[in-house]
Amino acid sequence: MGFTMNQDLKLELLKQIDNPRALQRLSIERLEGVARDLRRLIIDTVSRNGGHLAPSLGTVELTLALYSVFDPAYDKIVWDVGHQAYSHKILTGRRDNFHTLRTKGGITGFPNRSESPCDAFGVGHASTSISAALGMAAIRDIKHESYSVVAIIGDGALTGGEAFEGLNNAGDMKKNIIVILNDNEMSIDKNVGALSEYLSKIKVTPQFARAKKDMEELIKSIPHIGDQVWKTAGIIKDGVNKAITPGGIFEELGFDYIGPLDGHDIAGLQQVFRQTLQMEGPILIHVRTTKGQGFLPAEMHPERFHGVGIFDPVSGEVTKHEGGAPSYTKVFSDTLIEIAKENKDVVAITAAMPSGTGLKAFGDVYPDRIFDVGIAEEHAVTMAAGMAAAGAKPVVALYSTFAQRAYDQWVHDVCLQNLPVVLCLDRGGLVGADGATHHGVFDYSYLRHIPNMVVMAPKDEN
Ligand SMILES: Cc1ncc(C[n+]2csc(CCOP(=O)(O)OP(=O)(O)O)c2C)c(N)n1
Repeated sequence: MGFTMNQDLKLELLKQIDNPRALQRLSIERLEGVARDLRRLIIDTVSRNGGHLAPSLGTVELTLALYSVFDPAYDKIVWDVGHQAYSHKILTGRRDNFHTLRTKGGITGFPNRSESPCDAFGVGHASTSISAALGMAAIRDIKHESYSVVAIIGDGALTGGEAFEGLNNAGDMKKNIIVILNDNEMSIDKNVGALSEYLSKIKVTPQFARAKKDMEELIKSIPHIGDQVWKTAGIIKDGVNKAITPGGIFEELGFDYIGPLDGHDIAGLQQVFRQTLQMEGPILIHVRTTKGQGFLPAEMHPERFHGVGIFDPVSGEVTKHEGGAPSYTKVFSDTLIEIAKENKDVVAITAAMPSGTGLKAFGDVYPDRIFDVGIAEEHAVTMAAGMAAAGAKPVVALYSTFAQRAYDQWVHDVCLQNLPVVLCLDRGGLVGADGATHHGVFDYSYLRHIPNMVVMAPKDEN
C-alpha cells in the first residue's frame, strides 16, 4: 500500500523542480502545468495512503504563487494545522518520497521541523501559526536578520482563540509579518461563527479597496491644506475607512488588509505577494479558495475528503470497511441520542468536529441541543461549565489530543466548582497515520490527578 511511486504518473514539469527557487523563473503557464502535476501526485498518493486531500488540493496555486516570490528555505513559512501543506512538502525536497506519505518511517502528514529545514514550525493542532510567526519576526528583528515571515491560516483555524490572541498582539507589535487567510468557508464541516459570516459578506473586488488609497491621495492633493485635512480629519477618515474598506475588522486590529483575492489565480497572487515586499508592518491577505479544487468528488463533498482513507482516484469512491466491532464514535453517538431521549437536560458540545466525534447524528435528532463552537476547546469546556451551572448536563466531545488545550478549564472552571460536565474523549491512544501531534496518549496523566474528576475507560462497546 503506497510504498512505490506510481510509474504511470508522468509529472514532467514537476520532475524539473528540484528546488523551490526554480519556481521563481517559471512563466504562469509553466506554473499552471506544475499545479496540474501537483494535483495528480497528491490525488494518486492520498488515494492509496489516505490523508488530507481536500485541504491540500485547495492550496496548490497558493503554494506555487507563494514560493515563486518567497523562498521557503530562507523565509519562514508557517502553515496552520499543516494538513493543507502537501504541495509545500512536494516542492521542498520530498517529491520523490511523497508516495510514503503517512506510512511508518515515511513522510509525515504535517510540517515537521525534523523532516525538513523548510518546515519552519511543527504543527497538527490548529490556530498556532500567527503566534509562532510573530515570535519568529520578533527574534528576526532582534538579530537584525531580513527574512520574511508568512503565516497561512484557514478560516476554520481562525475561529480558535489563540489565533485572535496572535492577531491582537501582532497588530500592536507592528512587526513585518504577513498573514494569509485561506478562506474556503469550510472547517472540517461548514465553518461556524460570527467572523466566518463576516468574511463571507466581503464581496468587494480589490479595485474597490483601492478607493481608500485614491481618497487619501485626493484629499492630500488639495493645495496647501490637504495634508493637514488628512491628518486632522481623523473621524472622517475613520468613517471613510469603515465605509469603503473591506476587511475593516483586520485594519482595526492594526493590519493592512488586502483582498479578497482569487486563491487559484497564480498571476494575481504573485502580483500581491511581490507588492508586500515593499510594505511595512502586519499585512493580512484574504484569499478565497475552493476546498478540493480540481477533483470533482472532493469539491462536491469537501467534508468527506477533508481527511480520507483509501479511495478510487478516478471515481472518488471511498473504500468501505464492512463488519468488525462498531467504532467508539458510533457507540458514543448512538448512546448519547438514547440518553438524551430520557434526560432533557443533556446537551452536547463539539469544537468544530460534529462528524469526527459522532455528534452530527445527535444534532440531526436534537438540533436545539447541539453547540458547535468552532475550533475552540477552551471555550467549549468553560461554556459547558456555564451550562452546568445553569442546570444542564453538558457532554463535551473532543479528541483526546485536542482536549489538552483545555487543561486549565477542567481544573478551574469545571472541577474546582464540582460541576457536572461529561467529557467524552475520542481517539484515545495511538492514532496511527496522523502521527505524533494527534496521538491521544496523555489523557490519563493530565486528567486523573484533578480533584473531583472521575476518569473511566470503556472496555468494549457494551
Ligand atoms: C486544536 C485543534 N482542534 C481540532 C483540530 C481538527 N481539525 C483539523 S483541520 C480542522 C479544520 C480546519 O479548517 P481550516 O483552517 O479552515 O482549514 P481547511 O481544512 O478548510 O483548509 C480541524 C477542526 C485540530 N487540528 N486542532
